[in-house]
Amino acid sequence: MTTPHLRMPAVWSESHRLHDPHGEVWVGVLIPPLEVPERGEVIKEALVRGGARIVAPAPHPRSDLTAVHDPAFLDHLETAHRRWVAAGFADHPGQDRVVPYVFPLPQSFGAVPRRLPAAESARAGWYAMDTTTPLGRGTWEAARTAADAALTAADMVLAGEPAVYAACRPPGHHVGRDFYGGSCYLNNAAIAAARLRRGGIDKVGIVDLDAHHGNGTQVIFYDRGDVVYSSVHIDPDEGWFPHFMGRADETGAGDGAGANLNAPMPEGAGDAEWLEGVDLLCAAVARCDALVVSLGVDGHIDDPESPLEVTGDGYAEACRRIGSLGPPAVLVQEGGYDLTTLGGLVVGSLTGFEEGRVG
Ligand code: SP5
Ligand code: ZN
Repeated sequence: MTTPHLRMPAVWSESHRLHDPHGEVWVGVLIPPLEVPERGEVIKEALVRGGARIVAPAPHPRSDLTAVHDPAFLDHLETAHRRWVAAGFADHPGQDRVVPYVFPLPQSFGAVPRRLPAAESARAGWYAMDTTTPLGRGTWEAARTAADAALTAADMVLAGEPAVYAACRPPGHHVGRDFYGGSCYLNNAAIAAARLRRGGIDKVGIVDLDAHHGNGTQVIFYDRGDVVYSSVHIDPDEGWFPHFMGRADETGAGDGAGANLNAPMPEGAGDAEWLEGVDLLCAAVARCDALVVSLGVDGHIDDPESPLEVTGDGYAEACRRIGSLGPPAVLVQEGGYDLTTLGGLVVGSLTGFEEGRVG
């Protein structure tokens, strides 16, 4: 298991450490965070033990981000913490991370124009979808470097690598064009998919294995036929995050009609049932020219954030099946919160992908 064998390069940067949530507000209570810096470290250690060549992310221009995200949203992410501290919230009430308390719901405006509020405490809710995604001093730089990692992996695939892994932290699949949440700030997978398209790939398929539905990725590409989104995840109708999206009848709109596939799973779903969902995803992206795998491993049976009961063998088998589809692939890290199994799950998944590719 730990003999060096990984062929695919892994893009990783220590800059992920700059993002440390410290806590997250959930149902009004400050609880310990799950998306912690240790995640990036155990993944790195497992990659090195697995023999992967570690590559540093190359800085990319802002235009690679605006291919997916709203420029004003990017400005907000970059400047919000500075403005928050300047407004005094770190001293009083003693919160040094940007955390919203009011949200400008569309129905609260009707036909009245929505205008930016003066208070930083209110501005915090303009682009945030939840209270569990604190934005601290180093969050922007870490998120920006994670996006660079995904872009670097996409560049390497465009240059001929069959598969490249991007150890993105913080993760990204809950982020849309102009909103963030779910422990995510920039949509690394969507940014990689857009880069592949602009690099000449006609049709990109996204396969999202994270335990949670990638609502951000889905909404970004929902009306596009050139990027297929497919996801297997815990059923939001059983009460799970991201709650508002991820149902099987969300199949795409306009040019994207039929290009979105959701396979919601019941609580307690194990390898057999979950792999049937993975097969639906594989069928959905089978005719794509390149793949982006949103590799969240929080569906694992020991993970504290989901009730799925997928094993390490299940994740390896899923990636074996995805690898055997054939197109070149960028594999992007999403969730996975059990620090004792995380590294092995990631390397086992990448190993499965490579086995599928040769087999
Ligand atoms: C990238 C990713 O996997 N994001 C998922 C974030 C889900 N967060 C939902 C809120 C979590 C509250 N968890 C409380 C656990 C108490 N036992
Ligand atoms: Zn997740």
